[in-house]
Amino acid sequence: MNIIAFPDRSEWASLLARPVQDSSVIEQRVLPILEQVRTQGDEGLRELARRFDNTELSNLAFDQAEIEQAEGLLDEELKAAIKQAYQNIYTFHQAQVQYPEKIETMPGVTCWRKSVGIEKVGIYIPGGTAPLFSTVLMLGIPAQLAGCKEIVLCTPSNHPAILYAAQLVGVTKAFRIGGAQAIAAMAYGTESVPKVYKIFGPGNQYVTSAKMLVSKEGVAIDMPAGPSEVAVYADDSAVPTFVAADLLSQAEHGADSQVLLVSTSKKFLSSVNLTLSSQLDKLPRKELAAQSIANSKAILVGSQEEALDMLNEYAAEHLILSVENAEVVSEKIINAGSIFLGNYTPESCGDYASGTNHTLPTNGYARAYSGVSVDSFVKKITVQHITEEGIKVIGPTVEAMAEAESLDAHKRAVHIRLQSLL
Ligand code: HSO
Ligand code: ZN
Repeated sequence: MNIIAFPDRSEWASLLARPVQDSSVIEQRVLPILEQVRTQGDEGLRELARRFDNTELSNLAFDQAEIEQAEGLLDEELKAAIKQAYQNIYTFHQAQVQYPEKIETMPGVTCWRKSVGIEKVGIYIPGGTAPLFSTVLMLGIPAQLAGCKEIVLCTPSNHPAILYAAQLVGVTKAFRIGGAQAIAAMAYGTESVPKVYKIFGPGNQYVTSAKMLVSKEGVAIDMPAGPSEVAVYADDSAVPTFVAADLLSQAEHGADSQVLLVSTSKKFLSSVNLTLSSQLDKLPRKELAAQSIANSKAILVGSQEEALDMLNEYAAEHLILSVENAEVVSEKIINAGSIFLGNYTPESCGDYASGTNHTLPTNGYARAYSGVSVDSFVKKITVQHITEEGIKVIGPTVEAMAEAESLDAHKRAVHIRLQSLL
């Protein structure tokens, strides 16, 4: 990795900038796909599968038997691992479920907020080179806990672990549809695919573009997604081989994955570089990882304060703090999707099984967005109840404000009630 020593603060913005992608070309290709699915439904989906994937989709849905058989196709070790991950993710997310708390703001004026699961949600799981069944857990478990009634899954992959995880999280309908057309199917609905109100899940540029486009038409999406990224902040207490392994675990996601290493120790950065290439060489996905590492940066900074300022400016999706007193240091982090503390907390554990969600804000969105949680699958509806005593207490406040806003009908809605109570 290219070591950049003591860059001036004025250079940070360009140093930390993510590559900008021109989405307009992709958009022009995606728009007709959306239109075809919107107007032709299932038949449109079949034609697109013939054209792009050379497959005949006589059955758009996975049938129940196929889903049930998936379990038998997995070896016991993997099944046990998926069950363990399920349990940990479930336990962590269960604590996010909120129950309404009634708040009396004035005597007789009671307000509360109830969480209601979004009735119909869609999960997209890409095919590609890695079958991301862990993402089925990360999206399906909070959907299940939120009480979503319809959980639709679209994936071009028929990997049994995806179907097994789908069964565990209670997916109600699963379809063998991939790409932008899957997003269109869930956004507009077809004869077979239910229309959903919110779409979740990762995907390539076409999928991401389709999500952005349908979101302009009123379908909610989880968050704007960019290539996955990790930033590591390490000092001499970190283990260079561990840090190199973490960087590579991110780099193997794809050639466009973003990797950033920040340290106050030149010696440490050099040691990481030494072990990085030998570890890289042994990876089956070394081609992809090498491209990502080639675009990544190791930055030497003068102090911890500078390191933290830089990391907060970058706002990484994943941030590993391999430094002394990592938890204390983490309190100074204000922009990050998910933080990993100390030498024995690799990002991989959060990616799969420790309990936290791995669907996180990329591309600097961590400045303003949070990762997926149970909250992402619920709406919060406020409720209030005012008694006769309450309207007498709060009425004059509302009357005064309505009058000052020149909204007489508002004032009268209160006044008429107060009069009736005289
Ligand atoms: N690091 C990815 C999630 C993932 N990793 C799935 C392995 N499988 C984005 O957070
Ligand atoms: Zn990962």
